[in-house]
Amino acid sequence: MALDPQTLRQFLDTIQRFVREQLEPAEAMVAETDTVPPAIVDEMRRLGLFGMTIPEAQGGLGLGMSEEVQVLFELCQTSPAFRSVHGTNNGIGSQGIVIDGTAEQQRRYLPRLASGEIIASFALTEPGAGSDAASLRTSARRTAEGWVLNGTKRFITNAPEASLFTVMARTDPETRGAGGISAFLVEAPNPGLKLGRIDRKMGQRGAHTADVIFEDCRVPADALLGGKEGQGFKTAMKVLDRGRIHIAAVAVGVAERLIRDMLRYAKERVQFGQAIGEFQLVQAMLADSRAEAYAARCMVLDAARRRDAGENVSTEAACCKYFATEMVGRVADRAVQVHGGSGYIADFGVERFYRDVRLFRLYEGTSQIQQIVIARNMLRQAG
Ligand code: COS
Repeated sequence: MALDPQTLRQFLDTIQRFVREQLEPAEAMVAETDTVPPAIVDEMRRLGLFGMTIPEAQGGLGLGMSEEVQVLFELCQTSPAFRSVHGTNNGIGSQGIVIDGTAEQQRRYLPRLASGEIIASFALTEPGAGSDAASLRTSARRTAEGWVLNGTKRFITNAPEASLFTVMARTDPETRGAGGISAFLVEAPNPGLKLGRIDRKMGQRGAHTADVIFEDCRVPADALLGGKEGQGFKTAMKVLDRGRIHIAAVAVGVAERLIRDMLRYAKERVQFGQAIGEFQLVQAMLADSRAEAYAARCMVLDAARRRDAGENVSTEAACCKYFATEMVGRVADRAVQVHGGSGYIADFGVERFYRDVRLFRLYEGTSQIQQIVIARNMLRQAG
């Protein structure tokens, strides 16, 4: 744990103010323009948000998982697109280097990721390899000078902004499945790296994804993450274990926001001569949302504490991601319902959250993949 409780409290208060005063007022504009204003990105840099999870020795805040999730509970009470700006630098884009990178790779990249000078992306998914990540076909061939990568990665978050990609590629074509996969740190621009057009998504405008296409993309020998072949899939899984707790915490933050909006509307809106919050059927929606968000928050805090204590949290991370992201989907649905017809009208913003949160049940492993991870681990542990 990097921060003493008082400093953490101050940091959380600062984040809360940042969200209320700067992010919330910009939500509609970000969705309309599909861009987070540079002034907000600069403020994120100033607050240290790009380097929350990067060790202090490399210029980050060095937050433990327990601290990180508390920050996310606050920081994510707004449009998820804001988190995406620094989300990959704290999560899937940097953690491969933090967990498995060589000392030289950590020295070279982490300080610049922590300051927000560069953006990192994580390139695992392919057109033919989504949930079945181990079937990926992007290849990396060894040459006298280094490696040559070929293949296409899909839905890569922050690809248009990134200048560093952690790319999972098959180095051993003879080994099908996980064992033949290695991870590479690929810098952009590179003449062999091209981007597809920015994807048009259901929601989360302001956060960008695109294809990343490697055509004889040459990288030096020391681009191999950790200097070891055949470890790429395991690195990806370790990164995702952490990422799944992170996304669960994001879901809790957004749920808290929606509950706040729902409650405010239930107190203001008068029908049949009284505020709709006085009606028990509306109260049921408020109560179910509060109970479920509280359950998810407790799960996330517990999984984070266990991870900080060095436990293997593969099962707990999957439980958190599964429960919290499904939970926020239900909360968003109720938020629309409590707002009635206004919930369907863009001006109120609730329908935007409804679309935004749908992604949480898909990326970093669908709900069905989380179920598989949980059940497999249960069966394995039972012998
Ligand atoms: N931590 C460390 N190692 C792990 C691990 C984890 N959490 N999970 C699996 N591994 C290791 C296994 O131990 C195994 O190693 P050995 O071959 O040495 O035994 C290797 O990785 C392969 O594991 P497994 O056989 O379980 O792989 P599968 O191909 O069956 O895939 C799932 C497992 C389905 C869980 C995996 O493909 C997955 O998570 N898919 C979803 C991918 C995803 O989240 N995509 C989202 C896009 S990224 S934003």
